[in-house]
Amino acid sequence: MKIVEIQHIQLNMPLKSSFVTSYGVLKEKAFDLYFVCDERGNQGIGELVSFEVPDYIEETIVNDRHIIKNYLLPLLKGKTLQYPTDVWQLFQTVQGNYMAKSAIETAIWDLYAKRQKQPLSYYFPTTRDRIPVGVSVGMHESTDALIDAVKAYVEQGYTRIKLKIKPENDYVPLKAIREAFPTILLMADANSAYDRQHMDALKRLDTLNLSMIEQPFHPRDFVLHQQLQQQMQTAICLDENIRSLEDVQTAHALQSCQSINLKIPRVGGITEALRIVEFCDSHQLTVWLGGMFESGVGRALNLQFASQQSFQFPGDISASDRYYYEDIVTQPVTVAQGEIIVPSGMGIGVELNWEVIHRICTLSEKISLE
Ligand code: OSB
Ligand code: MG
Repeated sequence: MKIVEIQHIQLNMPLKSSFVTSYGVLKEKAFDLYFVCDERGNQGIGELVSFEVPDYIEETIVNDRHIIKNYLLPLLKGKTLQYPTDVWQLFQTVQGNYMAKSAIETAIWDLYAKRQKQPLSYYFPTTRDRIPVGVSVGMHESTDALIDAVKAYVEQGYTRIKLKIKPENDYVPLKAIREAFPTILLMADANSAYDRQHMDALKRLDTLNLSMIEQPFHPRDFVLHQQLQQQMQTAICLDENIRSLEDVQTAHALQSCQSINLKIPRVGGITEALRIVEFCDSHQLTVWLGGMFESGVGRALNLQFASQQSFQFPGDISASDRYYYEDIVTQPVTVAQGEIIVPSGMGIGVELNWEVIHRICTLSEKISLE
């Protein structure tokens, strides 16, 4: 398989409501699609999910476009690929820039599956056709507004609630959700907002029967997470810390966490994500699939990947209407009885809605590799 041409488009969609985290407020989401074309005219699609500001991780969408165009695509020029994992090897000379790598690597997996006329899930061991899903909930102005929002998600069928927290806005809203929904799977995500001085405040959350607490401390800090995990019953989950299998191995060796939020783009693509799933399975770490406000393309990829049996804990994979008014795929994703059905088409399994794409597209370019 040879990649001969890439089409790149830039898109932007408003969020239905602002999403508030310990980092700040997100009102609209910029994202790009990369279409990779082979010598036979087949096409695969990948989504670039990075943000405009370097708050969640250091990558930004503008820099990722630059890395893709000037460093990653030239590595594919003139190369014959036997299997999509070859791309991971080729990209090893570029450090970091995981989301940039993932946009291209996942597009090539999609292309490969479409060439072979198989759904992407065909290449993963032991998969299911529907998967349990949860919803990530931002901070709200008042506890009443929060409970109303959570109630609506529970009515829509979501079986797990993840609440964004920060110091001074954690115990009270979490306790309110726990009291209103005594048996629901509930967890908290701090997005690195805590410090050593907050140890006792975090330990107080141990009484709320949380499934886990995600990323309380700095994205590079494995030691403080280990100290907290030692003093808490509730599982610690790492998100921002985990950029590669080596990071998972470090977390495991130090006992910094019991759970991994795995995002394919944050670890550079499917090849690395598969290595991480395998490691988690054989080392008693819970692995579950996180999200990046994906459009229908990134969501379809997430559904294919999370169809693996290893993903028992509900992922941050929500319906198309969770964040956006419309989707860029022709069959928007819906939740029924807490589950989403994995698309069954070839590759990532979805068709694009070009009417929507043309309307929200802000730039389009073709890059030839011949
Ligand atoms: O910390 O998991 C996170 C979204 C963007 C960046 C980081 C995070 C999130 C979410 C929402 O929590 C995930 C989603 O629903 O797509
Ligand atoms: Mg997180």
